[in-house]
Amino acid sequence: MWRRWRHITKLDPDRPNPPELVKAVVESGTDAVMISGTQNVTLEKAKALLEEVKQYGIPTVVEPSDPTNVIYDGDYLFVPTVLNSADGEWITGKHAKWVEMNFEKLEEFYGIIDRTVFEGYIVLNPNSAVGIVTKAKTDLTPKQAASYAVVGERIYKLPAIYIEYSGTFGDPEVVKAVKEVLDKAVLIYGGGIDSREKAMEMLKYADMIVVGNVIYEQGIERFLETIP
Ligand code: 1GP
Repeated sequence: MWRRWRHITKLDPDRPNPPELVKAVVESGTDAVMISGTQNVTLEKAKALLEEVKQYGIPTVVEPSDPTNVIYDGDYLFVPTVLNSADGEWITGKHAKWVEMNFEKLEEFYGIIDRTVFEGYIVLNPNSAVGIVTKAKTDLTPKQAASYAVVGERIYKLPAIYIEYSGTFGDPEVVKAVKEVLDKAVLIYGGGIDSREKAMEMLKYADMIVVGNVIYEQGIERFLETIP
């Protein structure tokens, strides 16, 4: 059950993922592997990586960034909506396109929606690719970030809130403030975790952490430190 995970590893199909790297990740003690699509990702690369990871039997999550690159073969489909985007495209626009693409078989599609985990992203690193493309309003106080989290959980009934600092280590005060307002929604934190200290700092407040870049930029040994 995804709600109990503490550590997710995000693999990027656009980076080199040699078999040794994949093996080290699945044997690391991480709870799940997320295959996350950026705009550059070719569907084929993502599918190949997913198939390779699945052979090991670890839970897999597919997190598409666009309705044209959804892969339905993972154990879980996590679909973001960017709560603090200034561009409706990232809040409901892409979702409406996803529905439209499936309009001829809506009943079947509703089944997919029911099995999908919708994540309320709060994007906070203005220099990250996701911050730029989503036109996220990143200059938020802890109280303002927590207010977006309330919108996500209490108004839109999202099962997960994802604080996204992709590429940089975030402000623990923001994560703490968001945790304080959440009731049932799972709090996911991602961004800049490259040591045991940083992992444990965010796990004080977040229910689970997502670790990405460190694998590619600092190697497997540093990545292993982040496993709780
Ligand atoms: C990115 O939140 C994840 O979507 C992880 O961030 O790559 O900085 O670890 P890093």
